[in-house]
Amino acid sequence: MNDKYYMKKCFDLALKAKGRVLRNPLVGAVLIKDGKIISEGYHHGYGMIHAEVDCFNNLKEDPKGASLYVNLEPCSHYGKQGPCTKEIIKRGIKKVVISNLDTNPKVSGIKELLDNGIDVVTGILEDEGLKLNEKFFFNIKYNRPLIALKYAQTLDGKISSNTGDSKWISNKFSREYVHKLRNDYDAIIVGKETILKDNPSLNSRIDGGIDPVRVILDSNLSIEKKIKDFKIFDLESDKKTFIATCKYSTNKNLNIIRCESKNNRIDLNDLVNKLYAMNLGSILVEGGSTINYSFLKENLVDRIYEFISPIIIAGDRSKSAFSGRGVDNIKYGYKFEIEDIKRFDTDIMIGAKNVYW
Ligand code: AOF
Ligand code: ZN
Repeated sequence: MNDKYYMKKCFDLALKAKGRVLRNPLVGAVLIKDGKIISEGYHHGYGMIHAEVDCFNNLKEDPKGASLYVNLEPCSHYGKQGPCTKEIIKRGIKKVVISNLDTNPKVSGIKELLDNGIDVVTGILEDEGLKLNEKFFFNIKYNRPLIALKYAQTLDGKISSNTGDSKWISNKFSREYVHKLRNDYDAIIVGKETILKDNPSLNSRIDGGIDPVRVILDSNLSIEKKIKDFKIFDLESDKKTFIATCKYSTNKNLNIIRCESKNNRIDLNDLVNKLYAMNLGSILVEGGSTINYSFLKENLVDRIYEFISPIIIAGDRSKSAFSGRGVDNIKYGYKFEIEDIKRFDTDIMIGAKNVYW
């Protein structure tokens, strides 16, 4: 078996913790001795033991002289966990094979391994590794969560009719895929209007799905008195529902994120920073055209999932995905590149990423 085979194994192990690592990376590790896998491990979740240590804990034989495969450069700092490099050195590992360097400035594990006479190979399946941990690398680079917008529109680019009706534009296969997306993001943001209008649960209703933290934008806290009316405040979920608001509240039954205000609305940069401080590394925004435009204007749209359904509803008053004044010239448009095109029966989904990252 070659390096790529074992690195792929690390990716598979790492993915077992998908949805659980928050701002941390997905990391898997395998130990190879005499051409055999003698142990496997992975980073189980935010704040929990690292993949390398998990791999050592699962050992049934002495790993002296073994090669360690791990998709991320082993850490060398004291964080919530101790440095993996110390453990690697202590166990007498001969060679460490890595996919990606850790861009966390606190980490310089390779140097420490080399200084201790351990062979190091890097860059195995590097692009796949970068993709696997794109949220982690984004978080480190921009010091904020990765933010994606999701919406469904008609063939003529409308997200609701002239009466505000939007149920349903996309088909059930597209909507099933949204549950998968909710599983992939740490938090979901919606506007108060969505709660009032649709009474959604905003959980991930797929097998083994992990719910996102739910955040409702409500600058005036007008939902405060009505929480009994909405499912989202009475969910069986291990994640909380928060209200982001500019108002103070003494209501102990509410989870409030108090935000600065900007133009009488929630300052989205402040909110996003607060969510990041709660270790949430990725956010899915399921808003309407006003919220979508607010994020766009603040340069807080890193990715878009656009579902397109082949119907035309027309109408000057039917909304499109982004409101606001818009740009005067096409050349001033916000630029994205297409990452992904999926077909869901009669619908398609376009995945696009902002060109700046
Ligand atoms: C590894 N193996 O499995 C992971 C690493 O607070 P801590 O101690 O958990 O440290 C988190 C940082 O450690 C994280 O930002 C990243 O740089 C690295 N994660 N490193 O050697 C692992 N999860
Ligand atoms: Zn570590």
